[in-house]
Amino acid sequence: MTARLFDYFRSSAAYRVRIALNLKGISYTREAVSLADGEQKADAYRALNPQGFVPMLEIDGQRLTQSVAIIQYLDAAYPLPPLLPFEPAERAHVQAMALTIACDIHPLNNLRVLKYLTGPLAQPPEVRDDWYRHWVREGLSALEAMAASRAGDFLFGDAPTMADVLLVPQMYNARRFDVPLDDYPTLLRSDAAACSLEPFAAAHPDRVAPAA
Ligand SMILES: N[C@@H](CCC(=O)N[C@@H](CS)C(=O)NCC(=O)O)C(=O)O
Repeated sequence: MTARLFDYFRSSAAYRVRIALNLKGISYTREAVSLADGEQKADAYRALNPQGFVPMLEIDGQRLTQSVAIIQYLDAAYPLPPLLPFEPAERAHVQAMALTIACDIHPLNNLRVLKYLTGPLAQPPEVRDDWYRHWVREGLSALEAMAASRAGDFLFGDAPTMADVLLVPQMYNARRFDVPLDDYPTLLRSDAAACSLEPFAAAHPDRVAPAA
């Protein structure tokens, strides 16, 4: 059975899963869920995913949600190439970098949080953008320090790991919001190395965007 990804081209959480599927060489079809049109909130979609978020992946007779859990499933069920080191301390280090993005940056700057700031909390766009940049810079500064000592071409060593799978969409997002990135040489190097690989490049929002 071909895997089926419920996806929005600009969603960074979905972008992570596209990269992981490509790295594992798993073929999949995409089911577009337009966040711009609010399709993630439709009853039909919520019946499948009660959180009303993308991504959601149907694979091996399972319906999986939460991008980190999906990537960990893929790494367990399709071990090659590994996205996490085998040695426990190295594995914890890579997971810590990935979770810095997934738990400490992304939840503060995703669409629904930004909409809540400008909607119910009546904040102007400048405050929203300041909020976005503040939390992204704080998170990326920590990640730069975490990565620096054990990075190679990638965030950990010389092959991409789950940390790079999460880094690339976060850097894409930061650029969309004009966050200055010069203070993060390790992150920039890892991002460039990853983006030069076809599994990462093929997952880029511009490559999967709906036809205009
Ligand atoms: N922790 C979740 C976050 C998923 C998430 O926030 N997805 C966003 C797109 S990046 C979404 O579906 N937003 C829809 C909404 O906020 O209404 C994951 O990693 O899968």
